Amino acid sequence: GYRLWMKYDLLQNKSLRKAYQKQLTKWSVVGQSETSQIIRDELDYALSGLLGQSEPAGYRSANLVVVTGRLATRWIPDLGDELSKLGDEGYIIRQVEHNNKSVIVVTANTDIGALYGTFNLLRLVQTQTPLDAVDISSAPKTKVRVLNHWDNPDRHVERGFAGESIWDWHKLPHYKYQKYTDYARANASIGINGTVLNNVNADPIMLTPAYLEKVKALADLFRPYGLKVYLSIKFNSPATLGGLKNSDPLNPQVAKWWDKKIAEIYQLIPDFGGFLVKANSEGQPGPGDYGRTHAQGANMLADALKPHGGIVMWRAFVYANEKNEERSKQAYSEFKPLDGKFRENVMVQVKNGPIDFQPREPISPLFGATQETPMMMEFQITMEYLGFSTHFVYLGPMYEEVLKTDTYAKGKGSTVGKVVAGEVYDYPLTGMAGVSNIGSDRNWTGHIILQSNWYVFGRMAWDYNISAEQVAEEWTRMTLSNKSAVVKKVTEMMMLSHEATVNYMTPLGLHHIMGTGHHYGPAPWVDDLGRADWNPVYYHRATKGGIGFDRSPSGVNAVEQYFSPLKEQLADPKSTPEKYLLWFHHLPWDYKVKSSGRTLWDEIVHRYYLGVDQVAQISQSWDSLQGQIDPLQFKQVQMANTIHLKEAIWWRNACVLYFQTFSQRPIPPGLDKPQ
Ligand code: GCW
Repeated sequence: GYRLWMKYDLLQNKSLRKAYQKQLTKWSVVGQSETSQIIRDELDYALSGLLGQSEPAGYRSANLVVVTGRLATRWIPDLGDELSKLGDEGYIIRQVEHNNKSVIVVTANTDIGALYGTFNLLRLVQTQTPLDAVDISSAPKTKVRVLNHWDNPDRHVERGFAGESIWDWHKLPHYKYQKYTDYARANASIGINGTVLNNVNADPIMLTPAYLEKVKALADLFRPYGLKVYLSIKFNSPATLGGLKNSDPLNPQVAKWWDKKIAEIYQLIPDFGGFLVKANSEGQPGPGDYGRTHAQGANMLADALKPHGGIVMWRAFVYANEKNEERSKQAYSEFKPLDGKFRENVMVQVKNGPIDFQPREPISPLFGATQETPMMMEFQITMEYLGFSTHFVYLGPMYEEVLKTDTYAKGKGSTVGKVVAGEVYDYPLTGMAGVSNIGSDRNWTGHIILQSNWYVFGRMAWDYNISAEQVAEEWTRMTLSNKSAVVKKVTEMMMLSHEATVNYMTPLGLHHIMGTGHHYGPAPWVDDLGRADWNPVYYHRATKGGIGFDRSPSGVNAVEQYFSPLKEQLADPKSTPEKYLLWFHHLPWDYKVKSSGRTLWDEIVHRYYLGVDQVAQISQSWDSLQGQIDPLQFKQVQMANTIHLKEAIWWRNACVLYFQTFSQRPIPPGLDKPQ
């Protein structure tokens, strides 16, 4: 699993291989930069593997040419301003006739664009897509596409399930593992252009000179792959690190401290990306400690970063039990009034849902709510609430569901994807972050299938329109097999897996009923935590009368934060999509569920059982692949599936039996067999 989706084994389809050999074997990369050299190395490595042939050639005799800027007009005379429209990162891949022979040209405005184009070309070969008359232009829809590592300096990864952090701070800056390079390659191959190296629960040590040297070593390594380095900072660093009296953003000494610190960083890393900040959230310090707003805190940092071209990604994941407002409403209440108050180099980074990274949540109402402040998407790639690294869960369908949800911010069609990409409001900055699932496990993510979540995040950050199914298929072809029967089966399993998980964990809009602290396994019964808003019982609200959280106007009225007609739709259980039913409504056990005609109790039980059946189906389907994919990959996933199935049953039984103590109703006939 180490090679991820960049597995360049010999293509088995002989006729296609022959065609590719003719089209690609003789290649030329025009340019002298480090990135050009990286493109050469990648092409050579990939083509020797995939085609068994690779021959660097002069640009006159080459069949494949990678070239940047105006030079491309030698092959594409009518290029016009086509390229300039694609920006710094976009590219064109085109088959042309040149001097009476067919040439495939990969071109871009920059070397990084050419690198992205090269990886796209290789993807076409890996997925066995014919290249005759190939003509692709592509440019990213969001500007900042970053991984967020929740990695601590001691190499513990918060919510990480793939071993310790890949960053070996002890050995940096001198010892640079090959895996750092492979990490950069993997990111570049899917268009990720930034990485926040450390946890949002930040350790101030990262800003000390010794650590900045280490950060610089990584930044130097990543630069030619187009990967910028960012850091999470602790807001009270001026006091804890600098010895100042406080870290009040309006204290001129504090602003000065940040100015100096930031200048020191840019001295070492001239293209440093900027800061990610978790402030006044879950015990982290922030501007609120001094009676200042999030905007005042963010702007102080933004002003210091601005002259160097840096940005601030300020998280909206804020909630406090002391507030007299229900948790799902707090981020909106805090940030909506600040719209327009942030500097141009600030984005507010908000999780996809209003609570946390639950298996399924409705969208955060902040998407579309701010005309002037860019909302940056934060997806979780790691599997905190989703079974860690033993459950087979492809997150593509979940990302797609979120990105395609209509906010109605500016009428119909104002989807979350468009809001984030700055197509609803013309944001000066746009971005998507994914909380990384990478660790030092040999297969990077602790489970082969979970590599696909890193992959799909990158693909959707580049283009929010791409379908989860298309990505599943392409990932499978690149990682597991090109045999159509295998591709079909694995794609089906992947596409089913997220819904299956929602079914056996939190069907019909249930949420936050997981084990306390570790967030593994079911614990809907917990009611004795120090904070009410951490207790599962606070969220499911099961009683003898019914179940669910009334967030409609008759309850806490969270629906008021959405635009019409979404708010009206969600206000009424009859028009609320069933997947969010108990998120927004508290309903009696005998409430009739529209799609099935069952009572609510029967439907809940049915979904829990369905989830387990779906996991069993995935597991059986996987078993049928024996002999058709790499035996080690096969075995790893098979072993994880055994755990997965057991735990799906654990979730189902625990939740059904617990909720039954309230409903006092039998398990519907047909489902009451022990398993
Ligand atoms: O989901 C919760 C996690 C915390 C995490 C926090 C956050 C990094 O349980 O571990 O802290 O969210 O996103 O800040």
